[in-house]
Amino acid sequence: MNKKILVIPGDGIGPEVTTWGKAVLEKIAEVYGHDFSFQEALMGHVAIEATGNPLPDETLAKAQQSDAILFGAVGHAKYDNDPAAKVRPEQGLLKIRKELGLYANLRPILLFDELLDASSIKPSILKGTDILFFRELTGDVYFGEKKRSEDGNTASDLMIYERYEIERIAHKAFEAAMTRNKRLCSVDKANVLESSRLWRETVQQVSKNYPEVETEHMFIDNAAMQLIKDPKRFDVVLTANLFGDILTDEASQIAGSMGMLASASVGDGTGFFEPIHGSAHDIAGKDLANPLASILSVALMLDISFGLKAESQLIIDVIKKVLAEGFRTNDIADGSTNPYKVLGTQDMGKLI
Ligand code: GGG
Repeated sequence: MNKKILVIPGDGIGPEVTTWGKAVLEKIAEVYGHDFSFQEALMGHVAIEATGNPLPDETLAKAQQSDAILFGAVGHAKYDNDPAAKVRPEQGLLKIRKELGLYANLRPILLFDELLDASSIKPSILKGTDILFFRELTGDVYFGEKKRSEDGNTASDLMIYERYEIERIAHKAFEAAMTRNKRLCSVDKANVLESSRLWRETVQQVSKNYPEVETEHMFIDNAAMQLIKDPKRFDVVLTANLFGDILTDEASQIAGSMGMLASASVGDGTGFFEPIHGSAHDIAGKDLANPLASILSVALMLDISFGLKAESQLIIDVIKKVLAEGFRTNDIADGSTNPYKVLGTQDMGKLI
């Protein structure tokens, strides 16, 4: 199989982890006889430094011509501490999602049994958890109008959804539910927010096309609590952009670490694959980052964009084997009393 893959390492730990995602793609190509060619492009803080633009035209053009994109992370503390900054690294990520029509962000909470002790939640509560989140990705407060009053003392972000935006991601989530356990939970705040009432009404309508799927609706505050209390009650979770962003960071603790969660953004065009974690500048360049989320993102790419299921499963099996042998990066090693063999980014990447 011939495929053109664009690698966008981005900021902070992005380049360290995508190095290993790309290396795994090269190894898969070698083992299975595929022809994967790679290009690189800038996005985020590094792109602002080089061009003044968090998403240069050249990056977007390369993205549109690729078969799949492997992305690292964007962000820099400098902007977090400067709320007045007009140009920010995250604008690059939001813009590329919009431009490529990537409206559905799939975030599987893949729990390796070997990591049951890496979570602060009891193993008996966690064991058997397998959740697939569908986070809407091109609407909500992220894209609604942002305003600041002239005196600077009032600010607003418009939480806005169009019916068609909810319909198209709801169909994707229900289709996934049909291939899994036929259970779907839609998360909103319909007791308070008008956009959530439209969300709920639309999901109820779409659900009529999937009568076999047991559909429930839950408020975001309750969902945040149930996720810790009884994660196994969830199978497919469908939610809006902001709620999905927050809930999946919370859910990463079920899997042991933010460094374990991969994501796939899909929609109208080229698929976009990235760890859910951000740029983590505090550990950048220290060989501490966990490359497994990037490597698992590659497994998603092979499965979802290229239909290479065996290759994708091989990556998951290899990660399972390495974890079973006791190898860990710092974020999934349990403090100083553990019996694990703790590896840096490079050694974990090479081992996989
Ligand atoms: N790899 C994910 C990443 O870079 N996240 C940083 C970020 O700004 N995320 C915003 C979002 O996911 O909406």
